[in-house]
Amino acid sequence: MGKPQSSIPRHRDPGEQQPRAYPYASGGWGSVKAVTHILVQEKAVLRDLRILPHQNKPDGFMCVSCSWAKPAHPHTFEFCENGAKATAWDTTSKRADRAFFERHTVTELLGWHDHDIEDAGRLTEPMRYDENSDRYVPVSWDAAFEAIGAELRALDPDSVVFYSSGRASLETSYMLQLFARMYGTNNMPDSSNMCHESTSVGLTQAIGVGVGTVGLDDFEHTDLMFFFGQNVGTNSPRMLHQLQDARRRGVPIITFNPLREPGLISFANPQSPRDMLLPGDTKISTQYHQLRPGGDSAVLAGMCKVVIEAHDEAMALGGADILDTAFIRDHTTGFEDFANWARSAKWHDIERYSGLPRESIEEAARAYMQAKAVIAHYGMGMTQHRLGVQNVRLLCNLLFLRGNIGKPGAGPSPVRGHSNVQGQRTVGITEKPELAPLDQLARQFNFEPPREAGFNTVEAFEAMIDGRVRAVVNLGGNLVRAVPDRVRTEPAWRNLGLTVNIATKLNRSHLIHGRQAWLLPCLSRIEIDRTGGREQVVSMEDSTARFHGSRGVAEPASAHIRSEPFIVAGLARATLRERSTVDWRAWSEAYSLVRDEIAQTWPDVFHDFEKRMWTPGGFMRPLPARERMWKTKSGKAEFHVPESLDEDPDMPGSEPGALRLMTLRADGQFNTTIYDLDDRFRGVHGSRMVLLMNREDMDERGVETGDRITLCTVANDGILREVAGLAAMPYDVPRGCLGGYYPECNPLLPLWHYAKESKVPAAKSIPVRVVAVEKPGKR
Ligand SMILES: Nc1nc2c(c(=O)[nH]1)N[C@H]1C(S)=C(S)[C@@H](COP(=O)(O)OP(=O)(O)OC[C@H]3O[C@@H](n4cnc5c(=O)[nH]c(N)nc54)[C@H](O)[C@@H]3O)O[C@H]1N2
Ligand SMILES: Nc1nc2c(c(=O)[nH]1)N[C@H]1C(S)=C(S)[C@@H](COP(=O)(O)OP(=O)(O)OC[C@H]3O[C@@H](n4cnc5c(=O)[nH]c(N)nc54)[C@H](O)[C@@H]3O)O[C@H]1N2
Ligand SMILES: [Mo]
Repeated sequence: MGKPQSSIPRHRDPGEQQPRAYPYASGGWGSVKAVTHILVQEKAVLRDLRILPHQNKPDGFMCVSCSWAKPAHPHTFEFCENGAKATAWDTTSKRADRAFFERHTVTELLGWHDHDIEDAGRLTEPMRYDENSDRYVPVSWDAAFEAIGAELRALDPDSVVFYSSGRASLETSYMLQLFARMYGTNNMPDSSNMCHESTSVGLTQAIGVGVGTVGLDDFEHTDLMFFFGQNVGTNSPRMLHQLQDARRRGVPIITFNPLREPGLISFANPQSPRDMLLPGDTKISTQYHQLRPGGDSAVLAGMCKVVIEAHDEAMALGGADILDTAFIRDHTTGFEDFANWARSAKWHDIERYSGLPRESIEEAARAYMQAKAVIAHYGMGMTQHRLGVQNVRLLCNLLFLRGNIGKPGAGPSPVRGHSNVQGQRTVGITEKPELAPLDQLARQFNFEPPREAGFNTVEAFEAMIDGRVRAVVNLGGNLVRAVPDRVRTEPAWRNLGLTVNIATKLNRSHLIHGRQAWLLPCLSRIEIDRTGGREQVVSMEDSTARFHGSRGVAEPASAHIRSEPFIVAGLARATLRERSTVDWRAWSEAYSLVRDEIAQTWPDVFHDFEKRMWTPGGFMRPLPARERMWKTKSGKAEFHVPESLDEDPDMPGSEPGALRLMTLRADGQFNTTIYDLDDRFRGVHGSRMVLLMNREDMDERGVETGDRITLCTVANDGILREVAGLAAMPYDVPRGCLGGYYPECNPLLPLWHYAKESKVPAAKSIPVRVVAVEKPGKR
């Protein structure tokens, strides 16, 4: 089974896995080597060497990898190893064309490794699933649109889900939300439902905007940075430029992460000859605290306690303020309740739930009290927990105590994932009707939008499992791999009546298909878009709320693929027919018309869109919290009193022998896209079926390096969730805590194990038990 010509070794025996510490700093020569490797693997060398200099340039294309800010004065090569990999992956010369689908049945392809499925190359023409031959077969665009439109018209709109994965442009996203609402549903989950939704909920409650307030300019003014649960070297490497500059100014960086991440320890800039030649790498983290997974609320509460009590003491002794009392008085509400809670919090509980000694928390708090302007960066280590929203609220509490928001060099900095995930939300992709300007859309397009809440990602799968959802239309993504609880979600997906996938490459979610299934291949943003006979451009929003234009530079992978706006317009036209007041064809032939409509819907954000989208460094969306204006319920920044510091009150995770599993990303992947089987920073090579374990936890269970572990979820809900064949590897993680890879470990995550309020799956704290240990050497 499988594809013999695979360019990387497949299914290499995980028993061969030997831990080897990564000897280099993040970036550096290893990074150059990894880029060269992927260019060769994708047979894309010459083309890509011409393409890469346009990446993240004011007049070039915006990288399809992470969403980190694009500077106004970019480096000559404003991309990182992973951005280069993402570009090579899209501009590959490999093709999953009609000959490919003639050679392979869907059942056969299902036996392939995820890497090999996507590595088949770019999709080249529209396809429909043919039951008789068990193959995807070519179909014309018009026939595809007509057939899908007819199916959708026959369905109840509330039984259809429109998922967006976070990469599509503002123009496409705006068109998709309008199409879905005109069709009659708010069922618009997106990838942020599994990602930073805890941020969108928590920051909105605390400061009145659902996004971070920090921009690149703030890095020049900060004098302390925190990193909570974000792995910058792997997941937003371009940010290392700013971190390195800040470190050179002597700015301390304090990291809280259960795992000692080599990418958070030191950095060598592969684009700086000086750094490459000098051995002394820049140190990234000046303090590194290995809390236990889910311990962030306790750490943040502990730091707040130290600061508040230090202020109390200073007041008693007639000393100077430690709290920013003017900020607290003029700008916040709820301080007294929180301060009293913090004063009464017990160190015993804080230590127990954080897994850190009091001294470590005090050390971090002391640095915080000495700093005038503080940025708090954070990622999935904070948001993907039962108390993910509370984590975000307590981070804000800590910042409020010393007025660290709405001034240069300070503020919360959620580091977003997908390159336009923040922007999709800005232009109306949301299942929450209160977040979309429904009245404005109703006036602008003369229709009655649905007012009921739609499904987020978890709810969409709950509804799929019990049969309420019959069809999905996916704008990118690979949901079958990305969501929890594979034993329940895969069969539900397979039971669907209709699956429509707008995608660049084949993945497993296309192979586990509905009764009717369609593959609609689209252009990548890197490619020149000549829809309507002229060159079209698109736009996106980065992680710091700046909007940028993006212009493709590479020739399209095939003459028969279409742009995302063209495909969404085609589906909308064929589905809505005369019900729609929109000239979808005209929109898909001139995206500036779509931008005009976006500007009309949100004039304060998008006025003069056409002109401003080429501003170097992007143009900024108004962020009232940055100006110390609070669009919250109370009109103030809101302190929050935590309900509990125990991350998993409802999971029997504390039962004897239970361990907490964090599911992580390797540097050889972008989410479910597996570029290669290596995680060089963590010293893992040739396999992703690896379990990072604390040495003492291994000894206690008689586990040796390379033993194959079977894990089972501790959930007491009668469902067996198991993953077998994980090669044990000793790693610097706290006792009781495990690291495994996403998506391989997703079968262990129950669908109902999610953050309260945001429903982000709690992927960083899955209670599991070791149920079998196999010794490969001793068979
Ligand atoms: N190369 C690459 N880049 C990417 C992606 C990719 O897959 N590959 N994915 C993109 C997407 S969609 C996203 S959302 C971002 C994700 O980027 P990140 O937010 O960095 O997400 P993860 O890699 O899942 O995990 C982050 C870190 O959280 C730590 N951690 C785990 N549990 C806890 C905890 O309880 N507390 C704390 N403090 N830390 C914890 C882990 O050890 C890990 O270092 O990256 C984006 N960029
Ligand atoms: N256990 C666990 N589960 C997780 C996470 C975790 O940390 N642990 N992280 C969660 C997070 S943060 C996220 S964001 C989700 C990600 O979940 P998804 O958004 O569903 O997954 P991706 O892997 O980003 O989607 C990859 C696919 O998108 C398609 N694609 C790529 N580029 C384009 C394009 O330009 N246009 C279109 N139309 N399609 C394109 C390709 O077909 C590719 O196969 O996973 C979540 N799941
Ligand atoms: Mo994400």
